[in-house]
Amino acid sequence: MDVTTDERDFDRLVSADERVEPRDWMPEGYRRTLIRQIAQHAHSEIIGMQPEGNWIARAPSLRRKAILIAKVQDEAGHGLYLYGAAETLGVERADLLELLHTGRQKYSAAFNYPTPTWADVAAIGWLGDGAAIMNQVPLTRCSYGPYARAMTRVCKEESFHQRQGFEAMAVLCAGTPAQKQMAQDALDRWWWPVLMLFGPSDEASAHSARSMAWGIKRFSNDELRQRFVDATVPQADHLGLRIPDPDLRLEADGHYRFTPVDWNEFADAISGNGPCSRERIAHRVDAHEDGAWVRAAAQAYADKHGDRAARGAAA
Ligand code: FAQ
Repeated sequence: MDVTTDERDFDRLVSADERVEPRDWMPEGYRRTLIRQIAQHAHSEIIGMQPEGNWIARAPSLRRKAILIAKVQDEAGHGLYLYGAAETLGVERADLLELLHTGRQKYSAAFNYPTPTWADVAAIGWLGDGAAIMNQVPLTRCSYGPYARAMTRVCKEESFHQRQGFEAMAVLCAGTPAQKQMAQDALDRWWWPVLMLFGPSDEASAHSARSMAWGIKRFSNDELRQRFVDATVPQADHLGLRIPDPDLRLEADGHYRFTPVDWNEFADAISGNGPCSRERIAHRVDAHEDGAWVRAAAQAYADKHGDRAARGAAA
């Protein structure tokens, strides 16, 4: 088959590590892969507001409450940038939300786990945002411009989130034995869900090879998971906490060997059977329905004034 000029231009942009922009020609598979990944990412950000949002009214001090409100709002903002990036590929935010609400598009399995104590909120910041940074910093070099630029801002905010989570964990670990135990229990609950955040093993990852060839992903799921473990074990040591993996050990090559994720549990969590899967979607659908009046008001304003921003908010 002849290679068209469009295909040649696209291949040149990708191999020269330049950015593909919305106006550029792109293969249909590239466009569909980006929509899938960016939408799943956006959904993860807004569903990810729920486990922590649970604790806003119960945060242990005014300072913690102010920090948590800011963090949860940041996650909503990340969703906004990401839905905006997806829209540059020719899809509507309302349609993506419909796919989320009807279980036809995924979001990160980690957010299907509960947050029974304050320490779980600290653990999400330390570990969840720590994993998100490890996964997303390479996405700032993604070949698709709007996604890469959204990631730059998201990563700056995630790094504040990670630091506040680590600090909250450190305070618990320096507290009473009961507080330290709370921190350990939260680490025990979140360690495995967070390792799942990096996706299936390289052997099982359906999309990685294609996405890496297109410069969407820069590292494989297992490479990033390994980097995260290597960076996080010394942090747990510093806190005086034990990683819940009896086989974890430091090898001569400087990397930690660890037990593989339970992929059956992962399959359950991504297919709507995680501990809080139904609750998360039901809550999300209720929030969307409760917000119908805001969308209607924004639409009415846009119709009257022709305001583009209000039209976006009405979507
Ligand atoms: N959960 O072939 P691969 C955050 C699906 S944001 C559920 O490896 P790919 C911020 C995958 O979609 C967290 N599903 O796929 C925060 C695919 O399904 P499909 C989200 C998963 O795309 C922090 C299938 O499995 N981050 O945490 C998961 O090449 C704290 C096969 O997988 C991003 O989305 C999973 N964990 O690699 C918020 C980052 N993993 O479509 C609040 C951007 C995989 O065939 C509090 N995304 N699947 O039906 C990525 O880097 C990639 O999309 C991966 C998956 C690495 C997630």
